[in-house]
Amino acid sequence: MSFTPTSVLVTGGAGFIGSNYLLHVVRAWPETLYVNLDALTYAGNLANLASVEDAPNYRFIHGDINDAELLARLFAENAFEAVVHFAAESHVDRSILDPTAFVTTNVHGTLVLLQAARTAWDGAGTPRRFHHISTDEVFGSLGPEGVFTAETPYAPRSPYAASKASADHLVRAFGTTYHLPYVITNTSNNYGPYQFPEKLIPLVIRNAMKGEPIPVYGNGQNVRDWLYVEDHVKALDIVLRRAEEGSTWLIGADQEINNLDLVHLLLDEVDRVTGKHAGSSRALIRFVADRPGHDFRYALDSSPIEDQLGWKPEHDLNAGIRRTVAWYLDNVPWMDAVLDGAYRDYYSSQYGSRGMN
Ligand code: NAD
Ligand code: TDX
Repeated sequence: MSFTPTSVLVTGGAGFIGSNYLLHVVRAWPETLYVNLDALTYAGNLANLASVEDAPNYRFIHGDINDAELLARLFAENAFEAVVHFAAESHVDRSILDPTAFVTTNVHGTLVLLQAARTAWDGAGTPRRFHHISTDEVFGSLGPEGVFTAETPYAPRSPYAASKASADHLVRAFGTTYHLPYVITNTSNNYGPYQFPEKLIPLVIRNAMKGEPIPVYGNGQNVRDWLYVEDHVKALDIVLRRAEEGSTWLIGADQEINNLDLVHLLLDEVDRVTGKHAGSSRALIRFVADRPGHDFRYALDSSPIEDQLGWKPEHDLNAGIRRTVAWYLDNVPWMDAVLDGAYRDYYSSQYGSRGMN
C-alpha cells in the first residue's frame, strides 16, 4: 500500500511530538501541504517550529479541535486527504489533579474531528487517512514480565489513559460504522528536544541544571520503555504512507529501564557534560509520595511494524539521552521561555503536597 497525500491536517503540531513530526515531514515532503491546527495551550509552543514557519508547504491555524465550524471551513478550503491527530492533554499527573480538560479535548475533541473528517470525506473517490496518535497506557499496567500487543484488551487506569482509550474506541467505531479510513498508533514514552518540562526526562535535566531537588515517585522502581522522538516521528510517517486502512501499530523502542536508574543515567550525563564531579548531582534526588494508581510497567511488541513496514529505532537509550541532555543544555532560553507563571503554579500544586517545594 502506498498513500501520498497532497494536503494534511495536523492537530496539536505545536506540542512536543507534533512539532518534531512537522520538523521532519515539512522538509521531507515539499509537495505536501501541512496545516497545523493548535489551540496553543500551556503545552503548545510555536517557537519549536521556527525553522519551518516560512516553508511554502506549511501553515499554522490557531484554533480548537472542538470548533466544528472552523474544522468544516478548513476541510472545505484545503481538501485534506489525511488528518494526523496529536492534539491532546497529555500529562498523567494533570489528569489526576483535574480530569475535565482530558475529556473535553481527548474524547469530545476527537469526536468533533472525526465528524468533520467523515462529513468532508463522504463519497470521496480517492484514498483518505485519519491517523490517530495514541499511547501504550490504554492497555493498563504490566507486571515484571510480558508485553502489550495490538490484541491486548484495553484496561486504562488513569483519567488520561481512560480518555485516550475512549478516543481510540471512537476512532475504531467510526471505521466500523461509517467506513472512516483510519490507522491508530500506540506508542511508548517519548523523549527528546522540545518536551515540556513537566515530563520526567526534561524535568530532571532542568532541575539538575539549576541544582534543584529531583522528585522520584515512590521507590523509583516503575519501568518505562523510552523511544527517542525522532525515531517515533519517522515511524508515524511510514504508517501514514504504507499501513492498510483499519490497522493498529504498536511503536516501542525496547529500551526498558526503571525510573531511578534512568534518573541516575540523566544526572551522570549532566555531570559529565557540565564538568561537575562525577555522581554529584545524585544528591539532588528526593523520594516523594507515589503517583496515585501509578502504572508499574509498560512494554510493547513492536515486531509487526519492524517486520511488515521496515521501521526500526535508530537510537538506543544511551545515544538518545546523550543527544537529549546536549539539546537542553544548548537551549536554556527555550526552557526559560516555556516555564511561565502558569507552570510554576502547577509545579507547586503537584509537588508541594508531596513533601517537596
Ligand atoms: P503535548 O502536551 O506536548 O502537546 C499537545 C498539543 O496539543 C499542544 O501543542 C497543545 O496546544 C495542543 N492542544 C491541546 N488541546 C488542544 C485542542 N483542544 N485543540 C487544538 N490543539 C490542542 O503532547 P505530546 O507529548 O506531544 O503528545 C502528542 C500526542 O501523542 C498525544 O495525543 C499523546 O496522548 C500522544 N502520546 C504521547 C506520548 C509521550 O510520551 N509524550 C507517548 C504516547 C502517545
Ligand atoms: O516528577 C516525576 N517523578 C517521577 O518519578 C515525574 C513527572 C514522573 N515520575 C515517574 C512517573 C512515571 O513512572 O516517571 C515516569 C514517567 O513519567 P511521565 O514523564 O509523567 O510519563 P508517563 O506517566 O509514563 O506518561 C508518558 O508516556 C505515555 C506521557 O506523558 C504520556 O503522554 C504518554 O501517553
